[in-house]
This record gives sequence, C-alpha cells and structure tokens, in this order.
Amino acid sequence: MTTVIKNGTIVTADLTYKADVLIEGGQIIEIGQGLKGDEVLDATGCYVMPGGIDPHTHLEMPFMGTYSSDDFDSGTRAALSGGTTMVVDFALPSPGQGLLDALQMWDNKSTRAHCDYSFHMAVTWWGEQVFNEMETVVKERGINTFKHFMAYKGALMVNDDEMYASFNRLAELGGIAMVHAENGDVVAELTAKLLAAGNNGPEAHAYSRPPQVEGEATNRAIMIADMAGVPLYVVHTSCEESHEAIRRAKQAGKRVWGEPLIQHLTLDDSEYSHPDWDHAARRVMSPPFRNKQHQDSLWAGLQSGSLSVVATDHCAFTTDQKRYGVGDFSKIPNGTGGLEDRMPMLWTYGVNTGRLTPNEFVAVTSTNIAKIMNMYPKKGAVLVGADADLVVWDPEKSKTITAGNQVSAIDYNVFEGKEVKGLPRFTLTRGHVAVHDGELRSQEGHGKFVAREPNSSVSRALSTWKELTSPRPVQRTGIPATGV
Ligand code: DUC
Ligand code: ZN
Ligand code: ZN
Ligand code: ZN
Repeated sequence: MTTVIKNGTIVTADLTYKADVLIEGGQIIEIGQGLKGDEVLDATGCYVMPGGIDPHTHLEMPFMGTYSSDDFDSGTRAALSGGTTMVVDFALPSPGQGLLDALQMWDNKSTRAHCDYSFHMAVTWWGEQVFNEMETVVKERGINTFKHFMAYKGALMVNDDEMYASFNRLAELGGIAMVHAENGDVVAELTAKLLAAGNNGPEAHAYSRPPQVEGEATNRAIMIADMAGVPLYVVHTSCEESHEAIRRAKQAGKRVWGEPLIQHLTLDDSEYSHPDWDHAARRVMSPPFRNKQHQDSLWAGLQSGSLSVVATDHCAFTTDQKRYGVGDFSKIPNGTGGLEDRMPMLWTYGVNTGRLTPNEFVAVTSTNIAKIMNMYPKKGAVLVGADADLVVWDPEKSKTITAGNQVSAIDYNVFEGKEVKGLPRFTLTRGHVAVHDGELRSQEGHGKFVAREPNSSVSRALSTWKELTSPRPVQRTGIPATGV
C-alpha cells in the first residue's frame, strides 16, 4: 500500500519547494512531480513539513505526591492532533532506584503510545549502581541524554559533586548532559521564608523562583559541563539570565543548547495575579512564567539561533490535583500542558507575526531536535528513506483553543481562548494517517521506541579548555626534604 501527498509545498529547515511525497512501509520512498499512490492526500494550499518532535514531556510521571494526568495514550493522541509526531519523555528513577529498573517502568507505560517516542534518563541520585548502569543505558538501550535536577531539594535534586561525577561519566560514554537549571538551595530558602510570612498563594510560587535562581544554575551547569568536557542541553530556558549564559557559552565555542517552552514564549507572569486561585495554580510550573522582557529575550534567541528548539515540558495536572496546594503553594504539583498546542501556538505567534520563517519553524520544532538528539534524518526530515512522520499544515485553518475540545485528559487549558491560525490537515505517523481532515484516527500501540546512538563527534568538539589545562606535574631541579 502506498500513500501519496499531492499538490503541497514541502517546507524543511532549509528548503521550500513544490513536490509530491510518496510513502510506503512507513518511510518516504520518493519525492517528485506527478507521483501516484493507492491512497491520495490532497495538500493543496498546505505546507508538507516534518512532524513536530516534542523533546520534553512527562507522561504519567509520579511527581509531588501524584501522577501527571496525561499518559502515553492521551498524551500521544494530543501530540498527533496538534501535528507532533514524536515525544521524548523522561524516565525518572526515584532516588535510590536503579536506572534500568526505572526504564522498565517507562517501557511498560509507553506500550500505549500512538506515535513514536524516545526517552531521556534522569539522574536523581549518584552511586556505583548509577555509574555502572549508565553504560548499559547508552550502549544497549539507545539513550544518550541524561537530565539532572538542580532544584527539588530533598527529592530529585543532585548536588554539584554528583553532577560533576555524572557529567564526567557522560563525557566518557558520548552522552549529552541535560539540566533543570534552578538553584534548589535558594528556592528552598525563599519558599520557607514566603510561607513563614503567610505568602501561601500560587503567586508566591513565582516569587520563590526568580530569574536569578535560573541564571545562577545555568551558569554553574555550563561551567561544570565545560570542566567535564560534556555537551549541555538546558531544558526550559525561561529568562534572559539563563539565555545570556547560553549565548555567551555558544560564542565561546561550547556545545550548549537552550530550550524555551511555548508557554514561556506566549504566557506571562500576570497569570499569577489572577483573582481566581484555580486559574493561577493551573499555571504553576517550574520555572514560572516571566514578564514581557524575558519573553522578548526568548523570541530573539530563536530568531538569532542562540536558542535552538521549542518544547512543552508537558506535565499536566487536573484542577483537583492542583488543589493539593491550597494553603501551601509548595504543594501545588508543578506542571502545565501544551503538547497539542505547541505547533499551532508557535505558528500563530512566531510565523504569522513575522518573527520566524516557516523554515525556522521546522528547525525549532523538529529538525534541530532530531539533530541534537541524534535521530536525524530518520526523524525531522522530508527526505527519501526518512520515516514518514509528516504534517500537512493548513496555514488558513483556524480555531479558538478551549479545554472543551482538547484531547489532553485535563479539565482546563492554559491557552484557553487563544485564537490560532495554522493547523494540521493531516498528520502522519510512520505513514499512518493519524489526523485526517481534523479527525483523529490514531492507533494505540502504533508508536515505537526510537533508539539513539551516542554523540561522539559533538563530545570531542566541546571546547578547548580541557586540552589547554591538561594537568602535568612541573619538572623541578630541586625538591626540599620533607619539613619536620
Ligand atoms: N517542572 C515542572 O513544572 N513540571 C515537571 C518538572 C519540572 O521541572
Ligand atoms: Zn524541569
Ligand atoms: Zn520537565
Ligand atoms: Zn503501524
């Protein structure tokens, strides 16, 4: 059975041209003019682009006394409905739990996925078992990205010595270090102080995590990564302080990438001043939403290339779950949704406003991610031999985002009421038409795990610092006798 996408304009990270795309066995087998196939998808007036890749999701994750509400079933359906054809989720060991043990849990959950997926591994504690299992995770399980939480003290946070040890191990294995960059010690202090002063509402969540805690941690992670000689990926870059550190590192030749979220690009901290407790609590995530100046910085980063990708950190909790934190903001489960809205929101606020070209849109939602995470051109490409993970994007199609019509399992949407223009006409996951003229026809269990090789070339190219300072003992002419 072949499928042909006809009459569309192909948009990749570097080219825009008119051609048909022929698909067989889940892959693109031909790109050209006047192609014929058994199933015909009409892309007149549409762009044919690599499907979105969301590099940062938390599906059915145990966190803050509960589980995030979208699982691999509802989460990947939500993804496909918005033109995203792959997610990279975090396998998260609880402190003391082995990496392989946690991975088994994620293997079990992900059998329900409707689109392809991969995993990052979280390093939430340090010890010989973690050191040893990292090798198996990289070499046998195809996972080359490891996240470190610099916040969530007493739960997931790792200290600098643990982070440095883990980064060194990753440098040996050809992995990429990832960080959730917030100074967890300062956050804990500020949280205690705010609560003691009776500041217990959701707005205090933002007061407890100012941009400085993120800027400090980002700088620290960059320096530790440079000393270890490992590339660094900074998740959810939300502010100028963090962006500035990333910009500077890039300029110095370091392999450092920053990942703004669609939420931080389009929603600001005024959400926390809303008089309705639920409204504000539903928007509690870490890092919190920032003001307009920080948003401008993030957009400028995407435009100039100092920030590389756009993600969601999709970690959806229902209103009932958010209410665990009534009377104590530090107990509000941290997280917001965005999987099905990232592509239309970024198109509307990025492409339709002229901030990003359609090619840049493809780069930051798909191709750059596939390249950094070492799965290009299987993913993130419209090329012969690539997986047919594609979105046929109708730039004239519009809707108003509302929780009532969403696929995600939660009861609200942080983008409620936003008008978006630019939506999928068709979404294909390895050739299967999962969205057909807006109708969801995905299949549970269709999604497959995508293994990723280590990134050896990037590790070697990190920075010159290590070579310049390789420690060598000085040859001396005289050494005094040991003192008494
Ligand atoms: N931030 C969130 O808001 N949720 C999940 C984890 C995180 O770092
Ligand atoms: Zn995080
Ligand atoms: Zn996250
Ligand atoms: Zn299939």
